[in-house]
Amino acid sequence: MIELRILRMPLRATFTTSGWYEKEREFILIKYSKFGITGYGEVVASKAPYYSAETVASAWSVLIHYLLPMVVDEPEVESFLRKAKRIRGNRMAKAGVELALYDFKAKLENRPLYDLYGGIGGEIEVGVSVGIKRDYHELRETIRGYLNQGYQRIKLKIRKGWDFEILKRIRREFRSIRLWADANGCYSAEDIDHLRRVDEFGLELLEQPFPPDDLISHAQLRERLKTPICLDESIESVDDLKTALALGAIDILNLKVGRVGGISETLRIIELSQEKNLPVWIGGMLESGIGRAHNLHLASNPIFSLPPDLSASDRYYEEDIIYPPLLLRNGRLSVPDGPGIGLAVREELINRYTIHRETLKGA
Ligand code: OSB
Ligand code: MG
Repeated sequence: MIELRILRMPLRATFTTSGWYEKEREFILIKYSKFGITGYGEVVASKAPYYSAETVASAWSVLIHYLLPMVVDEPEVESFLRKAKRIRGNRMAKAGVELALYDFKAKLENRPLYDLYGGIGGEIEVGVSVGIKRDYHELRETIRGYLNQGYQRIKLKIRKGWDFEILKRIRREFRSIRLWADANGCYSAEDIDHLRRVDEFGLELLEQPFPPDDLISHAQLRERLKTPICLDESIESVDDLKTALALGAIDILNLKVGRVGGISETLRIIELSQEKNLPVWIGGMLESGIGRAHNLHLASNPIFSLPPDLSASDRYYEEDIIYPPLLLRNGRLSVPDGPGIGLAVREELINRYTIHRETLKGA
């Protein structure tokens, strides 16, 4: 049986980027149950098409009509991948199914998910992504709080008018922190000259300065900048990554399972990145504990050389839908060792946050 739900969870603080803001996280949860075992997957598409073309509504439709009928009687990753090949795009929807199937498989085989994701478990140093704030003071206090909690690096969301001056002041205030910046595609080719100033701030990377399709501007900026260029939205597949590498548009990759359509594509991207000596790290989508648990298992793959956007439960939510919540200790999160995601799921909370629900029964 498959249960599909839309959950709406309030965020502890509004998250603002150059292109949108979120006060609450709306997402799809997939529960795959058979033989008394339940696998959980999260579809990271948002309510509105600001980060990606996919939305909760589009993913819901594709799941109900196309993807879930492929798996309802056959909980097999390989056969799902074969059948799902003919579906174009809709990567976040596909990824959610694959995640649920992997959790199911890992639980059936009594293994932790990291075993299937090329990870090794243990503890992982993590970073935190900090949204745009009302003013500098609020940003500084937010960062101070995260540093006191032990986060290993700070990723600042920037946009026009909340960029050079802010970066300069933050760098002056926190001289030695590991600092990154993410523009979510707000600049354009005319800004290339102006963006050369970015080298002043000692950033370890500048993420997605230009819109997703504009690889050419990324390549041009990369020739003029010492700060490494990291791509997020531009890379939806291993082929996109090949193109970006061929154009010289990328130094570092932010890898998100949902954005690239699932675990198998993720593993292909990891392989290519290793071959090309491209540094990769795991990004986030403000996931619930279920999505973040999957990311955490994956992030324990030793090839990742930079701290992920994987923060503790209390960075995002007052109450998380997993138990125990993910806690930060010495700047690290620990990867659970139990079967599958390795965490209990709080069904009563899931029920409380559910705004829509549908069940598919197999033969
Ligand atoms: O661009 O990396 C991004 C959140 C939602 C959508 C896009 C992005 C983000 C983040 C937050 O930066 C990462 C996280 O902590 O989940
Ligand atoms: Mg990003």
